[in-house]
Amino acid sequence: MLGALLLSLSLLIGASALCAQAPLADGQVIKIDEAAGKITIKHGPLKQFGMDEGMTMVYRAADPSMLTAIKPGDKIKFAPDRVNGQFVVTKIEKAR
Ligand SMILES: [Cu+2]
Repeated sequence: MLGALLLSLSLLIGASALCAQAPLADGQVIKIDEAAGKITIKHGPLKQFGMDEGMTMVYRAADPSMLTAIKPGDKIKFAPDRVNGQFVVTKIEKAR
């Protein structure tokens, strides 16, 4: 009985983690390394990735050309993802 409950609970959490990829997270660009295709973003909690508090961390850009339109200090909306244990940003929009 408890096992079934835990199983359905984990399925629920799994499903919500998938859905949670769609909305963009708020962040601020701290640093850009175009050569390495990496961006440092300061962002709030991203519970779907176990980040319960805001932090500043490095993401790999899914496409390095995403990094050309932004600069340090810009407020952005971004789509975080985890690919093979590495944090990747798949979309970046300038916030207005
Ligand atoms: Cu983070």
